[in-house]
Amino acid sequence: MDRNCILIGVPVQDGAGRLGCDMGPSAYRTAGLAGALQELGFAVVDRGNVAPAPPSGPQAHANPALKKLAEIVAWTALLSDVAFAAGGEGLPIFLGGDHSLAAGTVSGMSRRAAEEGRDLFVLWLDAHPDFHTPDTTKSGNLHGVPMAYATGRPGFAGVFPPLAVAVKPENVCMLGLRSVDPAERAALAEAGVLVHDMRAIDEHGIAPLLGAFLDQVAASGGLLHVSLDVDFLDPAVAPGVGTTVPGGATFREAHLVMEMLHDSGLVRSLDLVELNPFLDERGRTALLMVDLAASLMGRRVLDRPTRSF
Ligand code: Z70
Ligand code: MN
Ligand code: MN
Ligand code: MN
Repeated sequence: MDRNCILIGVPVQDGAGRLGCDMGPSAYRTAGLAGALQELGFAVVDRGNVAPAPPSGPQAHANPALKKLAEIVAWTALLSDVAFAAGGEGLPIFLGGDHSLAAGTVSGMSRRAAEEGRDLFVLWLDAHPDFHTPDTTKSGNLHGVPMAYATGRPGFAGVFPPLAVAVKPENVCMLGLRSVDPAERAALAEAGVLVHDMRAIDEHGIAPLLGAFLDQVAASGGLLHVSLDVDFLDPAVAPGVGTTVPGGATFREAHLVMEMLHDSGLVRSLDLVELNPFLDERGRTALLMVDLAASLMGRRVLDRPTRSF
């Protein structure tokens, strides 16, 4: 694992259906992310927040439901470049911001991997697959499209920035799904994305499902990007999110995932997304996300500080 850790705040909220995700980067800083990583021996650079220039006007599209298209296109173009560059300098952690940011971070890291002659693999930890296209989304919230974009699904040409290197759908593993729209279900099956819903986690346990994917990444010599949506977690432990979906990953399952990721040594970049501090309870969701990031970066369970909420 790269010992240089680069924090990049991404206060995008235009992809979500409600306001508040723009406060996410501040909440992670307040919850002590940089200090937690420094305690683990990382050299941490906080680059502050990034933001694109405001678009000159709205971008037209045949789907009238689409919200803030020009804004999310601008974020995607910026973040793809930022991720490509930062991915060559250290281990970037993108502090969201809503999940639309992954259109940029995943496409940028895919280009980074290709630059190194390798494949990008993506572990998508989310209640949702975010596999809509601009044509199929009914809500019009563009945090519902990033993985369809990054894997090169049709429907983005002439709308989003051209993709340099599409992620192979078979290199994507989605874990924790429990809210999938019909158009997404059809597209996931057609693309051949590896999907483990909550039923699969209940039946098999999370460790063998993740372990098999990590073995595949290691065998291919690929780079791994992890995209962690707060709603992967059960809302009982992580209430600070706009879309609470019951039946999510437990505190223990989520920590186990992070510990396995650390032990694999495969992770090259990380998104922390969909935290909505306005909806949080005394910072507990931000603190849990920081604990999870620290576990991914190598904090052992016996070193975890005791916290009371
Ligand atoms: C739904 C849609 C979504 C996150 C909600 C939900 C999308 N599939 N993604 N929360 N993170 O509106 O397209
Ligand atoms: Mn998501
Ligand atoms: Mn989603
Ligand atoms: Mn989600």
